[in-house]
Amino acid sequence: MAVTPIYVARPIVPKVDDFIAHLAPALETRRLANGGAISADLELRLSELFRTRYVNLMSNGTVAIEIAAKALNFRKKVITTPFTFAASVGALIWVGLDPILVDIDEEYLTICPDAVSSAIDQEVSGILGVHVYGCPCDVDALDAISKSSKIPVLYDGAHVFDATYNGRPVVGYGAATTMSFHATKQFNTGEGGAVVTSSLEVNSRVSILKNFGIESEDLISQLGINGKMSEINAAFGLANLSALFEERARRTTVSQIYRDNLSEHNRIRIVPLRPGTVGSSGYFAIRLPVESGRPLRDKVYLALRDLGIYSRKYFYPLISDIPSYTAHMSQLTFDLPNAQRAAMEVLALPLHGGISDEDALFIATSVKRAIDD
Ligand code: T4K
Repeated sequence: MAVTPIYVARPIVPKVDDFIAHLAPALETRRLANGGAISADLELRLSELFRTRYVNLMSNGTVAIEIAAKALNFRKKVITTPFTFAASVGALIWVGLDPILVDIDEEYLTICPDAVSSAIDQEVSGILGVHVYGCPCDVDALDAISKSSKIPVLYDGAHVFDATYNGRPVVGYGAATTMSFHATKQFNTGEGGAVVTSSLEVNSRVSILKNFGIESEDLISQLGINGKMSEINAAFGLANLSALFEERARRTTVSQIYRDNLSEHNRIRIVPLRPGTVGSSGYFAIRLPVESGRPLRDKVYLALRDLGIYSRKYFYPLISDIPSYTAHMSQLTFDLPNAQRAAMEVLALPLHGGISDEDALFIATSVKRAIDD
C-alpha cells in the first residue's frame, strides 16, 4: 500500500513568494484580464521555448481547439481520431463541425495517414491530429497529405509540451497546434491553453475570435467567444516556468525506472515514441492484452487502485462508443480495429515530479504482481 495516494498526475506549483512576485503587476495596475503585460510575457517565454512565432494564450485547451478550428476555416467535415480525450472531438462538435473518425496506427496510436487519405472527400475542410502520450503524429505524412489536398492540419498538442521531433519542437508542426496548460499537464497555469502557429494571419484571427470577435470598439467582425486567459493564470504560469527543468528531470527518471522494470515482461508493451522524438515526458502508457475476452488492463487498474496507486484508462471509452458524441456525427459506422483494441489495452501510469524512485519501483512491481497473480 502506498503511504499516500499516488495519482496519475500532480501539478507543478510555484513557490508562494514567486507567484506573488509575478502577480504583483496585476495587483498594482488592476489589469486582470483581456490581455496585459503578464500574458504578453508568458506568450514570449513560451514562444522562445517552442521556437515558434506566435503563442496565443487561451482559457483552456478545449476552447483552443474550437478557436483554432474556426481560425483555420474548418467547415463541415473534419477528419480526426477517436483515440483521444473527449475534449478533442467534443470541441469540433461544439463549433458545429462533423468529425469523421478514422483509425490509428497500431504501434504509435496516432491518426493513420492512409486512413486520412481514404476519408478525404469534397466536404472535408480540415484534419485534426492528436499527439498522444508525448508521441507525435506522423507529421511528415500528414504534411504531405495537407500539401497535396490543400486541407490544413491542426494538431492537438496537449500531450507534447516539451517533445521535439527531428530536432524541432512538436508544437511547431502543422498549420497550428493547440496546447493545454491544465493542472494535470507538464506545465500548467491552473486552467489554460494556447494556440501556437507561425502564421500571422491565423494568429490574428485567433486573437479576434477569443475576444468575442471584437476587432475594434466599433467593429465586431465575426462571431467570437471568450477564450482569454486571465493575468492571474498567466502569472501562475510564469512562476511555474522555473519548476519545469526539475519536473522534466524527475519524469525522465521515473519513466526510465518503469522502462527498466517493465520492458522485459512478456505481457506488457510500453507504448513507444516515434523514432526521432526526444525529451517527451508527458505521459507513460503501457498496453496489456485482452485475454479470453477479459482486459488484463482492467484487472491491473483495480489492483493498483487497491494499493493507493491511481492509474488511468486514457482513452476509454473510445469516442466512437460514446452515444452522446456520435449522435452529433454524420458517420454511422466505424472501422477502427486499432483504436478499439488500444482503448481496451492502454493504461497510463502515474507520471509526475512527486514520484520518488521507490514509488516508481513500487508501481512497476505492483503492475507485474497484478498481472502474474
Ligand atoms: N486534448 C487532449 C489530448 C487532452 O488530454 C486534453 C485534456 C484536452 C485536449 C483538453 O484540455 P483542457 O481543456 O483540459 O485544458 C484530465 C484533465 O482534466 C484534462 O485536462 C486532461 N486532458 C485529461 C487527460 O486528464 P481527468 O478527468 O482525468 O482529471 P482528474 O480531475 O481526474 O485528474 C487526474 C488526477 O490528477 C487526479 O486523480 C488527481 C490529479 N490532480 C488533478 C487536478 C485537476 C491534481 O493533483 N490536482 C488537480 O488540480 O481529466
